[in-house]
Amino acid sequence: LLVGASLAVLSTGASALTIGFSQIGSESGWRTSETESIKAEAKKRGIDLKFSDAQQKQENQIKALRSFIAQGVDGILLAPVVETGWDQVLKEAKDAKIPVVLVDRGVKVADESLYLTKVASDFVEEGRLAAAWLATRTSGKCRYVELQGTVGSSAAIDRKKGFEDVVKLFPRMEQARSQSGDFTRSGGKQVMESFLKAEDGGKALCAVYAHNDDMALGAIQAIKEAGLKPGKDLSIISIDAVPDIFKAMADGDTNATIELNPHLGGPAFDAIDAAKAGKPVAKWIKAQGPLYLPDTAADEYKRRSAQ
Ligand code: GYE
Repeated sequence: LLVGASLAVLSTGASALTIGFSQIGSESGWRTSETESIKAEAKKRGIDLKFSDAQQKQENQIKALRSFIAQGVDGILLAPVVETGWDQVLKEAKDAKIPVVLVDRGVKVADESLYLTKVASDFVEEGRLAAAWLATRTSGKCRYVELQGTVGSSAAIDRKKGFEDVVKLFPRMEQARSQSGDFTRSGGKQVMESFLKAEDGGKALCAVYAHNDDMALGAIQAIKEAGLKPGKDLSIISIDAVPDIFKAMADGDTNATIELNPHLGGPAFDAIDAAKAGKPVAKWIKAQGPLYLPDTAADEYKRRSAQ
């Protein structure tokens, strides 16, 4: 009987786990792709994924985590909306011996052992790359505006920092304005409208740096409505590489995007499997992506929208 019972357990496979996923919300096209991708990856692996949408609120994420802990899940994926305020709930997960994998954004905690690993890109590097592209395009002379992501998110903090690291090296690059558009299309449009108003219709502006594609898409609309040509009168660079930004780039409305791979479920689940097997796991599993320019935009749009 005992042998039979253990065989039955084995035959369900090592990955037949129950995993909680606390997602931020659905503020951007990128995030929607990430959600779909992680759900699909869980299904492929036979993982019972408990999905919780926090509607952009940290308090909802903390509640979701406590409910996952109470249910005794085998692991937790957390996409943390902001960077701080996680110590207590992560300690509760650790005390319950539930590994937590951060996906796509990071946290600031006093004790890094409170989470297993982070599967995310290097936002500082993305910001640096964006600024290097802009400096090259404008020969180091540019008065730009910045559309920041969600206030307090690691993605916004670090994309700002990386960009400014490089801008500092060019004495004739200057930030005119910077404000959060909350990573949404409507936020990007609204903030860009106010920037254009405050900047005499935008004539003295040279470029827009948006922390994600959705805000850039909103800004493109605002620029058009103000009677200027996005991608020409104002250079635009953003991050994510969602299908719609390739369409805009192919149409000449924007100039560059930095890719962020949304398929983070595979490495996140692998990390939980490794931890369960007692194998070491790196503290940061880096997702990487190149910068795309208009030359390949039409092809990229076709390829990505067909998927
Ligand atoms: O760039 C943005 C999203 O955390 C990396 O969040 C992610 C960012 C992504 O809403 O579109």
